[in-house]
Amino acid sequence: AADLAAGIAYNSNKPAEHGEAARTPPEGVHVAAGAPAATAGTASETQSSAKVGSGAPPLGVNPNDGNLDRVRSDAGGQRLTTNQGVPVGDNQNSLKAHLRGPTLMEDFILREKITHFDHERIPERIVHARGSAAHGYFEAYQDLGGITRAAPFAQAGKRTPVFVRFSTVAGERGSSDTARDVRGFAVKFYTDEGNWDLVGNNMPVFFIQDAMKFPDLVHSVKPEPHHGMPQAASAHDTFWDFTSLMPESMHMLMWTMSDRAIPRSYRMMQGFGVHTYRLVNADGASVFCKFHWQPVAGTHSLVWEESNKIMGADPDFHRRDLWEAIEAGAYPQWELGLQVFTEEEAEAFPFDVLDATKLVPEELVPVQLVGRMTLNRNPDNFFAETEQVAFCTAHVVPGIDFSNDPLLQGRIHSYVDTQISRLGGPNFHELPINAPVCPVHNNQRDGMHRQTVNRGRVSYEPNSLGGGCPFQAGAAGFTSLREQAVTEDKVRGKPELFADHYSQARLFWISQSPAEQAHIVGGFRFELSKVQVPAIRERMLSMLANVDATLAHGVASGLGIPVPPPQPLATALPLPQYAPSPALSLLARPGGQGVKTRQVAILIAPGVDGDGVEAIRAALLADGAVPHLLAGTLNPVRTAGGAMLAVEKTLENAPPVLFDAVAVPDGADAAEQLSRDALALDFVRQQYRHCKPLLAVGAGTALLGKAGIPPLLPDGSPDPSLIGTDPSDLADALAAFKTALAGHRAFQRETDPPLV
Ligand code: HDD
Repeated sequence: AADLAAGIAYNSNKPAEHGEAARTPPEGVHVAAGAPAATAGTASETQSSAKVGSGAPPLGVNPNDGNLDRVRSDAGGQRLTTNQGVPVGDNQNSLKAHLRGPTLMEDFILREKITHFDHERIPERIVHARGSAAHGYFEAYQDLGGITRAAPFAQAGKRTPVFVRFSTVAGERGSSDTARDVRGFAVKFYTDEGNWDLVGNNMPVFFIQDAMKFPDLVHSVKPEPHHGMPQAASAHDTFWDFTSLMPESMHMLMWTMSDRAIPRSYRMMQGFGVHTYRLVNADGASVFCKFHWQPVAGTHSLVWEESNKIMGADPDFHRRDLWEAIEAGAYPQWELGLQVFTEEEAEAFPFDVLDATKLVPEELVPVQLVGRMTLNRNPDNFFAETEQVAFCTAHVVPGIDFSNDPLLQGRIHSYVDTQISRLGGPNFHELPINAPVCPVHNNQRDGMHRQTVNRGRVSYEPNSLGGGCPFQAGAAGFTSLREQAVTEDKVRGKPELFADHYSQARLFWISQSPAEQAHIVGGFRFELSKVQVPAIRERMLSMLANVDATLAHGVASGLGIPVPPPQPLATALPLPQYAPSPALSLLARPGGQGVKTRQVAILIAPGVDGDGVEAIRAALLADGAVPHLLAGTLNPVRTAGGAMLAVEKTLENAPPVLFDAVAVPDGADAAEQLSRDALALDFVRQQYRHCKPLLAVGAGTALLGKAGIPPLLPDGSPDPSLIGTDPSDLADALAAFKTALAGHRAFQRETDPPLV
């Protein structure tokens, strides 16, 4: 204390902690935060902003818009305070009885900071814990008033703000993006008439038919309860034990063992509402409807070995991809498609539309495109938005209604219920990301964390003291569809058609390309080879035997056991024979974006042909691909011409699985050095094995030779994605390379086991 009083320095090796600097810390050097996307005065980013544009015809009419602007906080230029707004002088040292003495109970600043910290996590979601989200808007192509009065479809060109969260299902919040799994695809529409949550997946069917089985399904796929393993994986005994005893899961298992379960990007997968919903128009007339999201970038997937390796190389692979695309202005887009059919049409289908393990083939009911969704803004804060967003299937708006699908019926309860413990009470709708952008008035009051300051003495209805307000909206409000009463016994049971567990699993199988079929066999083989109990493997094979003999034999031969007799069918009904549905293959949707956002590695080393590097880079950038210069270290690389190239990533920190393609420029010295680097050899080998395009120029082709890459496809024909060229033909070669890159993968290369 005496030293302090005398102004003598202590901790003199830390300038911020002695003398004047400690008593009056320098004001923070700050970078002013950018203005929020919307400036005050224009309602908010959801109405109009530099990114969204102002839209004509007008955007949705949302009088209270601006819910996020209200709570945005930027610390740029601000002094540090406690949560009570008290300025904090010293954020380094707790208050002590003397320099080497005990910390004082009185230190309310320390205690407030630590107490807040101790409570700053909330429970993760029971399922779909790991996710990434973005803001955007939905724009209607046409007025759908004839079939639905739902606000987003009221007018051609109408825009409705959305927040969309993509997720994996099984893994914990900190798990990896590229696990084999279903992906969640949840869209919150902030409509003029309240929030509508379309909480779907990237697959159109589900494992089970009744919400009663959901806890069992989830318990089986989550890490096994005794030892907490495995993380984010279905390849373990409990999952296959359960599903092999639940033949209704067969169709969904075909989807999860297919490439749909390892998407290349959230931007490149379809979304589905899964259930049959109802659309209701202003006259109260209703049709059934299935919702589809179709990615403008097309549907593309990883290969299994690659996704496994990405889990180590970049567990945030999909999160980063979504974030970077939006930051780069390559806004992800999906078209919304509807399959609309009447109750009478549904009666004639060979499956029950209330059964979530069945899809409606597009050949039976075509998908009608009714609008487009654009994601154009990353969240400001992961916790406040992505973590706290609460999607609930119960959140519907006038014009949308439920069907009696027993899986959906259970979900209507589950989501609201789970938010109450996850978000700490019944006021989660007030969290800014969940708050509707239209007015909210009712007599619900109080509860934990209530923010609204409701005014007046009336919190009941009917009332006269409040002039009868808020008043019932009557026919203008949400009215449940009047369904005709059916007189039957109250039962626990299922309609007979639900018991057809295999016809659509077979439909999926016969609709896949040979490469996709091979991947499905590989998926089952991998997962079942991880199962320890032989009886479970056999039981699963007995289900596969009901789907297709080639599939069952393919899987069985990899497990070293014979195909057992097929499991007895659960129904004696005659089963439908479906013709293949080409729309079920990933190849049906290549997308129209060419090479846009594709990540390309250009391998360089000293002596590389600098002009060639520039030509490759320029050609890729011109079409929106993202080239990256990779070398052994971050040391700038001197080209053959003496120029210096800055290195962006290294062979060590950016392994090949993170890139869609690789180019090896000309340059004898560079090729020689790369050929001596096992990481570079491995790089091109993996690119080859994962069926990606490779471009090698001049001396660069030596690297491919040294890596043992076969010049021709296994059937002896030329490999259109393996492009070796003389430097003089670089322009033509680049064109071929971009065509191959737009085509994504050359699966013709695949052999089982792989050659390279
Ligand atoms: Fe679910 C989360 C999708 C069946 C109960 N589900 C959740 C999310 C998605 C889905 C995308 C994450 C939302 C987000 O990003 O926050 N769930 C589906 C689909 C299903 C499905 C497409 C079948 C068609 N779910 C389902 C059933 C139940 C639940 C049958 C319970 C009876 N789901 C939940 C949940 C979660 C959830 C426990 C966990 C966190 C949350 O809700 O908010 O309530």
